[in-house]
Amino acid sequence: MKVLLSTCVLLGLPMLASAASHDLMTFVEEYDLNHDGAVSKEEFEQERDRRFAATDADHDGGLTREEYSNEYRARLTQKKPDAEKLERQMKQTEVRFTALDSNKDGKISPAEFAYSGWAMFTRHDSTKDGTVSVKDKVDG
Ligand SMILES: [Ca+2]
Ligand SMILES: [Ca+2]
Ligand SMILES: [Ca+2]
Repeated sequence: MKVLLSTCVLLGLPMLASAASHDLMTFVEEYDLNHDGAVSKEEFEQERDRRFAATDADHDGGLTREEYSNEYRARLTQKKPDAEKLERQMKQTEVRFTALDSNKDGKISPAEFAYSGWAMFTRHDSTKDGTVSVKDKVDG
């Protein structure tokens, strides 16, 4: 473990494997609406739709940078992070907005939002069975 850790530090890599599994558990927590331990495509789509609607504060069908970061900040603040962590995550949110807005018109459209959502779903679904659960945990 010590060797692995220092190798990662040397290469400047984060602990990829454990980060991925933490990610997966957070994903399941957030999207498993019926609490059966797995996220189906239907659950995911329903929660994504809800989240898009909740984020689109002025209901014009697009998410501006402000709407996107306001929603995220509100969600983060519930977890009471320290100021430094909050700031770091808000910076990541900025970066994510830019990545999501693929046609660079300053708004995330429903299609852009859905595209990034399904990319995330597919990335987590390592067993390719159309659901995401602990079974998709690749690092044991
Ligand atoms: Ca479920
Ligand atoms: Ca809007
Ligand atoms: Ca756009």
